[in-house]
Amino acid sequence: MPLDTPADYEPLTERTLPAYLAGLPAARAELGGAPQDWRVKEVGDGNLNLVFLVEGPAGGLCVKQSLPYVRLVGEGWPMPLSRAFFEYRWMQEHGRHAAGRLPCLYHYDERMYAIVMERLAPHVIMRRAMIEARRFPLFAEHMAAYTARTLFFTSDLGMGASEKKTMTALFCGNSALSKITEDLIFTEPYMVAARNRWTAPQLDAIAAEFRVDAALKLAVSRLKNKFLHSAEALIHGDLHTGSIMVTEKDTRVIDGEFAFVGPMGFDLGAIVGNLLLNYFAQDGHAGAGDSREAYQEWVLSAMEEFWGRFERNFVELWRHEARGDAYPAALFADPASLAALDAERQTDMARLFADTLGFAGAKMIRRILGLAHNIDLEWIADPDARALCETRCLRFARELMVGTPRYRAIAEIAAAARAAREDIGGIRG
Ligand code: SR1
Ligand code: MG
Repeated sequence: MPLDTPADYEPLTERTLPAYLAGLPAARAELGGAPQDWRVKEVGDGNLNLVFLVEGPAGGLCVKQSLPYVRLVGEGWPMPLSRAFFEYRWMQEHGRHAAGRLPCLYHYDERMYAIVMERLAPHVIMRRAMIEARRFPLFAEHMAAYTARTLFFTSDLGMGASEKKTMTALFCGNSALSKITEDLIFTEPYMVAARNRWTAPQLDAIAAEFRVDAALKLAVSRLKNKFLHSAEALIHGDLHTGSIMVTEKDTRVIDGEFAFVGPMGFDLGAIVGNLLLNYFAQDGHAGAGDSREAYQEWVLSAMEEFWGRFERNFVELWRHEARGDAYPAALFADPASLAALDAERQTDMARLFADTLGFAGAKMIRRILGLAHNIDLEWIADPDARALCETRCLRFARELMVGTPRYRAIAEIAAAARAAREDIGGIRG
């Protein structure tokens, strides 16, 4: 069945893109020269969109355009073009609060559902670099600042109620993207679903076990309920290591098409969960003379540094920049009330830590039993070695979701991850 798209819309191609960009003054200025001098390459390796990199005599550009369907699956799974609009609005909103952490936005085309933005170079996708065991000393600091500032300033702590409600209403329009998350993360991995896949037959038993694990299904359903109703802050909505580009000195967040006003722990859990996935996957990439143990320790230290800095940054913002309507300052002017408010901040951070662990676990399980997998694990060629890493991830993720109250500090998560690596035996004997 032909997909219903607006008359003005057409998917760009490597051939048509130069003429399209020639009509955009901002693009011409960035690229320099003339359209015949511009080199175009379609590089989209994500699950949804077209992504082009364009090089001209003066500089480069990135163009991201929505397709009317899910690229990973094809035209059989239609998807609204409007996700480009929500990504553009996310770039504006998060860019305002976390200057320098997103690519520069040059142009949004509402007719073509295309975003023209900075081409990040020499940045690489964090996930790919982590598979090569590359370290990024500023990653944790930058991501802690990005998450603390964007989550704080778009919450009722940092933003007035009227503005927050307007923002919430706008991003409710992105419900088709949220529905992907609701299905692929919180539902399908725990049932028989046509879109599920896993390393078979090695993981058949644990997949079946999870489908009848009442405690786990309750845990994931509580998280889904939180995802559905908790309008805490404007979140990125898909903040895995494939949505982060890095150099040794810089860190940028890309791909905000899943943005909506949801639970803060979903973004924080995406970072923690994807670092843990990589931690467990490293054993499958290690080889003779290529021990990954030191790198695994770096991954855990990055996770600990990220959470520690996030918590400190967020509490500092709450103490000094709380201009939202929650916790009115007029109620907390006397010393006893001020002390009570500070205790409340600590309680709320403990609640957010628990949310983060739960969402981290759910993010890990969906990448192993659901539709969309991670190259951290997928690129382990030996299926037995991959299945062992995946089993460790699954067991650990379950513990994060079901045993959440057992953990009070991020160092305890690092210690538990080390223990979990030992538990199920060594890959190389
Ligand atoms: C059908 S889209 C599958 C996944 O890709 C995106 O990166 C999101 O994580 C989504 O769940
Ligand atoms: Mg993406």
